[in-house]
Amino acid sequence: MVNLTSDEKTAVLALWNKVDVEDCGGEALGRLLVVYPWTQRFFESFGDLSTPAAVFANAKVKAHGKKVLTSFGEGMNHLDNLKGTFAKLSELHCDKLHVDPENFRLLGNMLVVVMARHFGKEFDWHMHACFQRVVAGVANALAHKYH
Ligand code: HEG
Repeated sequence: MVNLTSDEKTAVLALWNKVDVEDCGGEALGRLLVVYPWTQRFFESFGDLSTPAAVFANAKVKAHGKKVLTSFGEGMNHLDNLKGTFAKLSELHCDKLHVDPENFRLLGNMLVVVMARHFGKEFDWHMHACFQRVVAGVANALAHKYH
């Protein structure tokens, strides 16, 4: 559940529909790997992540960022049932991938930064507040099945 009015949901979805998931996904995941370098431990098979330039040029980072944001976008269409939407992925990240759920929050923060950079003034304080709630809701849902 995300606490947004129906007008806010409409506005958030309208902005989301302008997001290029490959572009923004690669940038958000890339920023996560650069700003919080310990997150690189989950992506040892991705090859060279040794410098910011290497991270942002890495095709596997781009491809995985696109996958993550595409999945995030599904959540955007189910803002009233995020826990159900992300239940299977929560189990996968817990049981198989062993990703500490704090990382979902860190990635959410990076996504907010990327949205601000891409949309500039269109991403105003109200949109920012709404979007913060969305990324927090997704992070909660992804952490929900952890045990
Ligand atoms: Mg995760 C795989 C979604 C954050 C690490 N992630 C996946 C997959 C999806 C996904 C859809 C593919 C699942 C499959 O193969 O069936 N991830 C997803 C979302 C979010 C997220 C929606 C947050 C919004 N993931 C996330 C974070 C980390 C992480 C923060 C680690 C810092 N994900 C991770 C790893 C894999 C996936 C290591 C497996 C990658 C692979 O081996 O291909």
